[in-house]
Amino acid sequence: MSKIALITGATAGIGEACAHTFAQQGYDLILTGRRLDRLEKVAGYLNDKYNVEIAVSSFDVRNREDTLRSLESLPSKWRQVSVLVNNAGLSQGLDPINAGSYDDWDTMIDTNIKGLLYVSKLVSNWMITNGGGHIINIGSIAGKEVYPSGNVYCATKHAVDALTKSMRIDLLSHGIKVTAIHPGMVETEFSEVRFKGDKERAKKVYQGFEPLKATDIAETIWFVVSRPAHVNINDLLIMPTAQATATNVLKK
Ligand code: NDP
Ligand code: 8X3
Repeated sequence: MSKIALITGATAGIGEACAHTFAQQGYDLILTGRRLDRLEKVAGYLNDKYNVEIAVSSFDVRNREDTLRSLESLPSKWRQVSVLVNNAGLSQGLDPINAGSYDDWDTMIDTNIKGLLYVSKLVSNWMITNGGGHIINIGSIAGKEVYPSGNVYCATKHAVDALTKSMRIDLLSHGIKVTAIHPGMVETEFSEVRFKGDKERAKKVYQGFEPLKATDIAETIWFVVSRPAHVNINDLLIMPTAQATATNVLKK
């Protein structure tokens, strides 16, 4: 099978860390995200450092037409994708259900669920033609539990959990492995995005304990992808040692 990985949300955090890990392992990469300048920077760095081929494709996963057109317009050799990391996602706001913003809800549902579906349908068909592949969906502890004011974000990650299980059944006969990785708290731009640029509030989320790093998740994904052909890790929950549940964090 070819060594090509498609990573969504590669402009920051977990996706960017995955790009580094897969490039280091000699994978050619398709990197996607909305911020083209960042994609080009990451691609330039990895191409120089690891001498791998990189295609960047900038689109908003909420826009179905742009998503499909952008990926379909890549040169046909990129359809030999063997690994898809469905990572693009976000949280917006942290409000009780009676006070939540309709726009925030739409953004989370459209990105975390519908965007993942658009990319997955297209790429799983490429993988079927290629005779197999591996799809990694980034879920969350929020897809296993709910927490106060997590409502819609938690619902989107529960949906990722359900879709992962469904995809595993639907794609079984096509030789496509499907895995969900569910991280606890990882210090990335996630909280800054959730709190709409409020860096101080975001920083506080990770104070008083050692959160996971994006590289911890990327290394775990690589472990999962590098298992022998007859082994699939279906589901993996990975937490900081100081975090027991979504809300139970031991802070100094
Ligand atoms: P970051 O904010 O650092 O990265 C999110 C990535 O998603 C960026 O590359 C961003 O790119 C991309 N993205 C967001 N919205 C869109 C969109 N509409 N279209 C295309 N790309 C988009 O956060 P993380 O790295 O932490 O998040 C990655 C995944 O991990 C998410 O699915 C998140 O829910 C999940 N997760 C995170 C945890 C954490 O504690 N950090 C814990 C559990 C799960 P751009 O803005 O350039 O479009
Ligand atoms: C992100 C995990 O608990 O910080 O998916 O919302 S949490």
